[in-house]
Amino acid sequence: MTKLIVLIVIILGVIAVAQLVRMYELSSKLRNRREEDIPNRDNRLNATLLLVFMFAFFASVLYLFAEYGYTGRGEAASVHGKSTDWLMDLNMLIITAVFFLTNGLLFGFAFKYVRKPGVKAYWFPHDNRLELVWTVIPAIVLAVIIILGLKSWNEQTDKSPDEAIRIELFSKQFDWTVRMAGDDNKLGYFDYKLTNENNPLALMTTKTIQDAIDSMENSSSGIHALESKLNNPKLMFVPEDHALMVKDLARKERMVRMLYQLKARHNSALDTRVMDDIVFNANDTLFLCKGQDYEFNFRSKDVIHSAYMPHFRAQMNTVPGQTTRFKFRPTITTTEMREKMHNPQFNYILMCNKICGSSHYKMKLIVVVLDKPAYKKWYARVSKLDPKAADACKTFRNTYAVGKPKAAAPADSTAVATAPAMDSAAIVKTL
Ligand SMILES: [Cu+2]
Repeated sequence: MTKLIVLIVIILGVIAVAQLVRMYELSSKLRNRREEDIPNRDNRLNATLLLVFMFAFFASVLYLFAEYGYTGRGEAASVHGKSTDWLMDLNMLIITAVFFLTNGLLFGFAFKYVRKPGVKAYWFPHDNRLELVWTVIPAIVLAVIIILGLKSWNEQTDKSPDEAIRIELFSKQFDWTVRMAGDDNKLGYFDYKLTNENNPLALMTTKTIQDAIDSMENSSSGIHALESKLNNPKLMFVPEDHALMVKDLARKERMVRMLYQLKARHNSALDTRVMDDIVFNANDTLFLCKGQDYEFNFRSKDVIHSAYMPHFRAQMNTVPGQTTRFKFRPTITTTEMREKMHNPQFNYILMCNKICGSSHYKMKLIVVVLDKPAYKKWYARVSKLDPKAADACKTFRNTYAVGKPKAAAPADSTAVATAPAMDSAAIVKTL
């Protein structure tokens, strides 16, 4: 009913406007004036209104800049974040200058060159110098922006120094898992074919390869079970089910062949690379050390995710089937940042920046930057924990709960806001 009334009002409104225009035309005719003859008074009014609009427009833009800063980013907490910010500032400076210039000309000229009776417009169809100016200047500006951008991109994705700590971030719907390279500072190898419940990161050791072969052959839905079902003369299947089972068997046989190849090629001396890696719980805190170089590797199990750390100005897509990477060095500890921001609740954060599914918003990780002594204490503690735990590597099951929300619901959308206050001293105490 309401919709119908709204519709009727809109239709009546359109008719009314059409009638008004018609009346205006008729009255012009009565006064013996042609339709396109606009009274001078109207022209001047419009010119003035355009100028008024320009000033209101500029004032509102300046107000928003002053009120919110022009990007709302806050201070960059990494070395390359500073250079990214410098680039951003340069871009904004150019954009702002061009914005005021072009809009000033647009509205200023509309005011200045308002139609005046008896003045004929100057015929100005082409000017080579002008064309040159507005082609060459933007080309130079763009080239400068692109060259500077490429320069900082190359710096950020350049080879890491040897002493950079290697960290892998493994993403899947819908969490992040942190794997640190451990004492040898080398990340162990992995292969997607080794993925199973006990080895969610598909890490490669002699044992995990053998486990994968065993489960492919001997599990309840494994090759042997399938074969004995299909070969059992006492069992009858609907043709569709039979076809599905044959297909499944073929897939598993292909898989196990590849696993045997993997086994044949595997060098057991590389097992230790995996064994000393430190794997944290999914969605557990990422601890970093101030002033330390990091080499980040990213993997995805399912779809494209993106690791976004806004305070470090760092972002990289995580792509299934391929390892992506970047490096960075944090420069401000969590404690220092809290003081700078006057916010004792502040935490650095890593979040997924690709819409990757229904619970995309849950994909976040709290990042804590410690100073060197606190980091050393923390690392000494985690690297010694439970050295022979689990199958593949040191795995920590809730051995600490620093930086996690105390509420029962772990990584909901309010996790950041409700994360308990902490400083490096408190973290070391809880460890
Ligand atoms: Cu995601």
